[in-house]
Amino acid sequence: MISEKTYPFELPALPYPYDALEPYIDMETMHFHHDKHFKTYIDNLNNILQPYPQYHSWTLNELLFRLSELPSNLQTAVRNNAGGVYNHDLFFDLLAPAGQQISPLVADAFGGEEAWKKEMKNAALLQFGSGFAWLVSDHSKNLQIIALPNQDNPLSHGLYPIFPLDVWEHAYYLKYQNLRGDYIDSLFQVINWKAVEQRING
Ligand code: MN3
Repeated sequence: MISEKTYPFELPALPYPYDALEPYIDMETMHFHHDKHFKTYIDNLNNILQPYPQYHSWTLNELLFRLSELPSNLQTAVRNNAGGVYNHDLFFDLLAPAGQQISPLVADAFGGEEAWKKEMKNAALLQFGSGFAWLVSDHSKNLQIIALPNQDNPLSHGLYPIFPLDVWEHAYYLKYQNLRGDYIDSLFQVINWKAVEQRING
């Protein structure tokens, strides 16, 4: 995971073919989302940190967890771009070809698969503008669903990120246009539940 890496950050390869999530998430969207949007966050973060060698030994995790310790003129740029790097690395890593069964850890925590989907979809639909719905765990390892704007990361809010649901328009507009709800339903089909469960247990 890129979260343990330090400056200069490099774009990780997509861990499956670009058409692997078809027909739910189309190949063209995956190319734009991974090769352009994700790469822009990587490039921006490197450019922002380049003049600050004192932060070149900080991992991406540290940059987000210790955001409030950074100089105030750096905090917004790091929040947006370190968040963009972390969130996209995790997002792409936790998708997989359709067909995996939901983790029982998640289903049980929310009263079943449909109840989990309903709460997650609701958070994603109610996120006004750009942002993510997040499955997170708190200090007591309880699973929760929250929504955060833009590229804000749960680490900066004292929560551990488990699964990010990207509801920026760039994640779905080519195929779904304004139909965010249809995109969310499709995304539920391509979650890598084995990898999500490893994060919960890890
Ligand atoms: Mn995105």
